Order: sequence, then C-alpha cells, then structure tokens
Amino acid sequence: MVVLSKPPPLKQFSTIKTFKQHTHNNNNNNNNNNNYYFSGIPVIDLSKPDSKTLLVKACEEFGFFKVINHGVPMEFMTKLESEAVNFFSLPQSEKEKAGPPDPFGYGNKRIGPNGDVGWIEYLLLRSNLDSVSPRCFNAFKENPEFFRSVVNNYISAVRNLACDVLELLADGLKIQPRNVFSKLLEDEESDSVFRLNHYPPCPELSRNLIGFGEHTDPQIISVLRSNNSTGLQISLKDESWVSVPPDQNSFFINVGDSLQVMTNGRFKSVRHRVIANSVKSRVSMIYFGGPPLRERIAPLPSLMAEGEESLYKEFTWCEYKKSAYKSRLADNRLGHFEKFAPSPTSADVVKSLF
Ligand SMILES: O=C(O)CCC(=O)C(=O)O
Repeated sequence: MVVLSKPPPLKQFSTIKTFKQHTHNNNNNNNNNNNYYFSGIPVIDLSKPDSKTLLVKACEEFGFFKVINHGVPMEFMTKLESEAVNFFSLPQSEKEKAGPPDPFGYGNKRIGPNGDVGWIEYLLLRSNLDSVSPRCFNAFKENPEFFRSVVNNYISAVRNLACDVLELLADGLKIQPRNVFSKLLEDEESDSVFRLNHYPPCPELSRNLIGFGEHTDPQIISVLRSNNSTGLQISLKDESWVSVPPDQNSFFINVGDSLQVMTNGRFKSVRHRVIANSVKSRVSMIYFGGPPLRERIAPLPSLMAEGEESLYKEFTWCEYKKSAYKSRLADNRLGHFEKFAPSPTSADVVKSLF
C-alpha cells in the first residue's frame, strides 16, 4: 500500500450529511460541533461488587461503556500522551520514516487499503513490540528505547484492564472458566494491536469533517483513552449518533465483532466514528485485544440455551481478518458470516423507496 506524502484534497473527505439526533437524555454541555454530549453512557466503577452485572447490561444495551477505578496509573497515560504529541509534532518527512502503514507503521489521512480517508494521522503497532518492525521506530532516533518502554508499560497495564473486564463479564454471564475470553488476549500468539491517533484541528468546521469513519472493531474488545478533546461518537440501537463526553482520566471500552459472535449476538459490537474538531487536537490511544490467528470464533456453548442455533457461520480469526481487510470501514463486516439475513429496518425500507 502506498501512502502519499501529499494528503488527498479536502473534497475527498467525507462529511456528516445526515445527523439523526438522539431525542432524549442528551442534555449536557454543547460541544463545539453543535452536537450534544450524551449523558447516558454507562459509567462502571470496577471497584464495586455490582460491576459485573452492570458490565453485562452495558454490553447488551450499548456495546460501549466507561470504566473508572480501573487501576491503570495516570502516569502511564500522561507519559504516552506526551510521547505521542512529540511524535506527531515532528516534521512530516520525519514521521514518514515510520511509514507507510503496511498495515503497521505511520499513516496519514488514508485508513486501510480500500480508499477510506479521514482527518487523521496515526501510528499502528503490533501490541507485542518484540515483533514490531524497527522501521516503526525510525522517527524516534533520539530515544527509541524510551518510547518503546513507555508504550510497553501502557500496553501491559491496559491489557490487564481488558482481561479484568473480560473476567468480570464471564462472572456476570455466570460462565466458567472465568478466563474464557481473557485467555485469548493473554495467549502468546494473541493478535492484538495498538494504535495512536492524532486528529489535528480541522479548519473546515462547518463541514463536519470525518476524522475516522464509522465502523465496528473486528477484535474482541477495545480499550480507548483520549485527551480531553471531543469528537468520538457512538451509534445507539435506534441508529442515532451521540457524542461521547471526553474524560482523560477514564477508559472507554468497545465490544468488538468477535465478542458479539462469541456471545451469539447477546453483546453488541458498537458502531463508532470520530468527527474532526475545529479547535483542539484529539490524541487517542487504543488497545485492540484480539485472539490468536488460528482461533475459531464461535458462540460459546455455555451461553447457548437449549436448541439455540448459532447466528454465524464458522470462521477463524485469520479468515475474519482477511475478509475485513478487503472491506471499507463502514461495511457490515459480520454480514458475510451471518447465517440469517437480518430483517430490514424501517430506515432500509425508506431508503429502498428512493
Ligand atoms: O480516535 C478515537 O477516538 C477512535 C478511533 C477508532 O475508532 C479506531 O482507531 O478504531
């Protein structure tokens, strides 16, 4: 894949054309995209005994939630944020030494190999830094070892958090063993990745430019931390989009496609996107916890009621990844693997009339 050193012209960037507003519970501050913060995002205190029940509810209802009392030292987050800011402040020619993304490495404006673009630059790494190509650290000539250790500390802490959440979810679902999900992230061959995103302030406010187009994450679980900048939105069950209030001290967790399949659709893989901000840079760091390539992704028998059928055809994580890599960001990637075609929503019926 080629990453152009000259960014694509602005007219190639998508904008939000229809913005189905959520009609209630969006009563907080106005952010600078003239959208409202949604106050209904579940906030789960991991130190509380009821957290396992609330986590299950949040995965069923939203596929998305915020965790507090998460145990990740603040220092790990701020150090990594400062390293990320230093990296993204380098001259373009320096950053490009860590690119092009193949898929790992530095990328600018182009996301994936199939024509998606966004108001973003990023550094995508394998979460096991021992297998990261030295090219990805090319731009850190001053002190690549320091950057490596800051990223390593952060990833280890956030992987532990992801595993804690997955174990609480197993408890909440009353299934055994409690590491049934987390062992996939702990496996030496776990195919987990880590991404640093930078969304520079966008001059084209009125156009509601897309920073990162709508998509679901294919892995099991994603753990996101950002600076205090707006932009992240999630889609609710009624397909309306709501803005997530930023919180730099907490983590936002997404259910990924694989967890949706392992729970036979009980948990929802959340559709999300980022809208460029006109004033402030957004810096986000996301750990995507994925299974080993050979892992068969299928509903857990312990979660199936008697006579319940799997909603999905059988596939391995490697097969799913290959198929996802051929798709556009907004595609319904799980669609190819669903056994039963979903019944059309009212929005589909209206669309088909025009
Ligand atoms: O930058 C963000 O806040 C979200 C980015 C995202 O969804 C992704 O990298 O997959």
